[in-house]
Amino acid sequence: MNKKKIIFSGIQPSGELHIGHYIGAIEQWIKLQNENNCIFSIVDYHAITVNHDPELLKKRSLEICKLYIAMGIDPEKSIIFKQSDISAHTELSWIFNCKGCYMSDLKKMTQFKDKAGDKQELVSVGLFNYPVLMAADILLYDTDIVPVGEDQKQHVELTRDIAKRFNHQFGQTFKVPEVMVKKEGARVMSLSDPYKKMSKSEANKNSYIALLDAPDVARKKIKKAVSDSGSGIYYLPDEKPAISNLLSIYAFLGNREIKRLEKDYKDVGYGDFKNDLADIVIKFLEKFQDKYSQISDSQAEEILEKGKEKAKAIAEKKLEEVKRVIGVK
Ligand code: AQP
Repeated sequence: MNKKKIIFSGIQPSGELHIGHYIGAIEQWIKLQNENNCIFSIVDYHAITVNHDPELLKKRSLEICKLYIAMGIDPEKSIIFKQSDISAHTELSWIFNCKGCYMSDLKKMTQFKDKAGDKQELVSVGLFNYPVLMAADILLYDTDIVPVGEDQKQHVELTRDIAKRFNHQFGQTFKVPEVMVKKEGARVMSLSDPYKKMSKSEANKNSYIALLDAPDVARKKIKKAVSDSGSGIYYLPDEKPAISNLLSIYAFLGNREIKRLEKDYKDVGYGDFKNDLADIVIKFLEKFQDKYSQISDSQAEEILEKGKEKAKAIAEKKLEEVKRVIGVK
């Protein structure tokens, strides 16, 4: 009999969740929970690496919990918890800051370079060593598989290196997890700039379709989405990055082959294509928005409380083991 795998992943409450989070991450989480032991976190300590509003952070954390459930994560099958509720995460991250991770590793991280831009000397130390906390999140649970979007692959690879280095120095302590990135939809691009990833911390809200956008808002954003020059609905990411991105979203949410869509829209203009895409996106949003509105904050808080107890038991046991092997216990 196949032993169930341990799956760990999370999302930071740093803005509104968007269709990229569903397509790149949550969709596979929902499938994975049926055959595996899944742990899904709301990684709020990652969200304070940049400027944040305390009230909004609290609100967004509950919002994510409710979205997980409305979209199909079942709290009876999967553990859902908030990272800051379990201090073992930050404790282990300190240990990895000292053992297993080097400055040179973190300097290579493309997300840090993108986010810090030309202000690398002025951003918080937390933004720089965010991947170390992420390694602690994952390794505390003896994770086998980490399902993430393309942009997080490099961080999971660093997590693997940290686990291997720690094991090499102190003996077998951590399982070395595998990264799982989807073939389709691992990188949904911005609606306002198809060369950039769709991102929740982007100031221009027209660049993403939020999972909680009202239907008319979603339609307007799709109408406003940049198109490529010329005409024709073809999947040619180098020549037609904007239309290719819209085609990928259509194919994924509408459950259609891109080749088929190219045929169906052969002589159709951008405007009509976008109108049909808006119908598909709205249909997708309506599937879970109703359920979302029926989940109260107190229900979400109760789920997080139960998740905390389950996750804490696993995390604290692992941390005790680590403390023993490094000689502080
Ligand atoms: N555009 C995307 N396409 C596919 N997958 C994506 N993910 C995020 N954006 C896309 C995946 O969603 C999971 C949670 O991501 P996160 O919130 O922890 O951080 P992120 O990757 O940095 O996402 P954002 O939206 O860009 O957030 P901000 O702007 O706060 O940094 C991950 O598995 C991620 O790959």
